[in-house]
Amino acid sequence: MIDSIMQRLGVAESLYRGGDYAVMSPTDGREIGRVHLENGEQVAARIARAQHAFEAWRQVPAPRRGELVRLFGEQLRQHKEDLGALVTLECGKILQEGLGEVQEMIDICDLAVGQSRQLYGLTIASERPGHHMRESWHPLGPVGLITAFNFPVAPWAWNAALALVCGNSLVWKPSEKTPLCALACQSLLERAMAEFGDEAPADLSQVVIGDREAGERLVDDPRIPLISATGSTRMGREVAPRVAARFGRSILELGGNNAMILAPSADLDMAVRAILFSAVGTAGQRCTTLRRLIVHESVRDEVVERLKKAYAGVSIGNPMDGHLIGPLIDAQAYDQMQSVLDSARQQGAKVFGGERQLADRYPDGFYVSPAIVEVDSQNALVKNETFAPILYVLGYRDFAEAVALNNDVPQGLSSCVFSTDVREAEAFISDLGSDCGIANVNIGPSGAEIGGAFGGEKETGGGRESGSDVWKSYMRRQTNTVNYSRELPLAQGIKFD
Ligand code: UN1
Repeated sequence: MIDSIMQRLGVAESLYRGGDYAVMSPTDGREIGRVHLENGEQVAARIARAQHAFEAWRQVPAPRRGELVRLFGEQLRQHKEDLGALVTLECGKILQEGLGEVQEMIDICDLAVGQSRQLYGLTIASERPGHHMRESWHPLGPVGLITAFNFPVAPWAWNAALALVCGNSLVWKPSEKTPLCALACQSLLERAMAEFGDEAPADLSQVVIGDREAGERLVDDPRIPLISATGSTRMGREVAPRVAARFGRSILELGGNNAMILAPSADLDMAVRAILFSAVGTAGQRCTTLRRLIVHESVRDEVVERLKKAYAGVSIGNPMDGHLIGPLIDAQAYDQMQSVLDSARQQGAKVFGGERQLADRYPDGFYVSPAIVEVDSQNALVKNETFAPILYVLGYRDFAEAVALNNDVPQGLSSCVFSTDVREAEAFISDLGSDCGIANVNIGPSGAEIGGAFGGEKETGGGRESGSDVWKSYMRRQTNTVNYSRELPLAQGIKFD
C-alpha cells in the first residue's frame, strides 16, 4: 500500500527506501520505509541554498507568491485521500483525522492566498510638517521549521503557506518518526513549483531528515532568522535559549494541559460528546487533547458514569478501518502511560480503563483503552502533560475555584467551559478567566479552525501560528519616515544649529 501511495504522491523510491534509518508504522510496528539521515554539514549546505533561494524569491511580487500557494492547495485537494492515508499509516491517527489534517493544510493555503494581497502596513501621523511615516513589512529570510509526529503535515503547512507568501524560503526538519509524510509534502510542493514556472527557485523548500545533530545545526545557524518549532516543552526549553543566544526569533508550540469546566447548567449530552472527541480522539496525542475535566460536584457522578459507558463503547483498532481510536505512537509512549497510571493508583486515585488492547493481533502495535482517573486534588501528576488518552476528573463547588484550577498548571494552550449561564461563559473568556491562548465556550479544547491564531501561554511557549495576523511573524517590520518638505525639522522639537 505504501508504495502505491508514495508513487501517486510522486516520491522517488530511493528517497523512502534507499536509506538506513527504519521508519515503522505504529498501526502494526512494521517497517514502511528507510530514509537517509543527514549530518550537520549537509544541513549547513542546505541552509546556504535556502539563503540563495530566499534572495530570488523575495523579489517575486507577493500576489504571485500567493499563486504558488494556490497551486500547492490544488495539489493537496487532488491528493487528499493519499496524503491522509499516509498520515494514518505513519503516525497512527484514524483516517478521518488524517484527512482532517490535510484539510487544515488546504484551508491555510486558501487563507495564505488571500493574505498574499493583504500584507498591509500602516500610515502613521508624523509630528513634523511635510513628513510621512509608515510601517512596511519585508520578507524575513529562510525559515527553519521543526515539527512533531502527532501532526506530521498540518503545522508545517500553517508555517509554510504563510512564510512562502511573505517571501521566505523553508528548511523543514520533521519528526524522525514521520519523515515519509514530509517527503510527500515536499513532492507535492515541487509539483506546484514546476507548474508555477521559473520564478520559484529550486531550493525554495527543503526537507532535512536527521537526528539531534541536524536539528541543532538548524537551530544555531544565524542565517535562519526564525525557527518555528512544535513539540514537547522539554524540546522548547532547549531550542528557545539557543535561538535567543544568537538573537534569532522563535515561534514555539509546546505542551498543553487542557481543561474543561463543566457547570451544572451545561447541556450534558453535548458535553459528553465533546469530552469523548477531545479526550480520546487521536488516542490522546494532540497538544490540544482534553486532559482535565473540572466538573461541578452536583453533576460529577452522573457525568463520570456516562463517560465510562461512552468509553466502554468506543471502538479501538486499526486506524485505517473506521475505528475511533488508533494506536499510540510507540512502545515508549505506552510505557509512559502505564507508569503514570501506576503512580496514580499508588496515590489512591480511581483509575478506569487504560489497559493494552489487541496485543495478540498487533504484538508491535500499542493500542490502549482510554483512561479516566478520578483525583482529589490537582497534584504533580495532573500538572504534567502525558501524551496519552488519560482524562483526570476533579470536582468543584464554586465557579471561581474552577477557573483557578483551570489556570493552576504550568501549560497554557487550550481550555473550555460548558455552561448555559452567560455570566460564567463570559467570565471564563474575560481577562480574569482562562489564562490560555485558546478559551472556548460549549465546544471542546481541540480541533481549532485555522482562521484564529493558534498557540498558548506559559510553558506552551507563547507562539502563535495559522490565522489572524500571524503572518507578521514571518516578516520584518520596518518604520519609514519620509521628508517631502524643504526643511529639516527634528523630532521632539530639538534645535541643533
Ligand atoms: C497539535 O496537536 O500539535 O486544534 C495541533 C487542534 C488542531 C491542531 C492540533 N487544529 O486540535
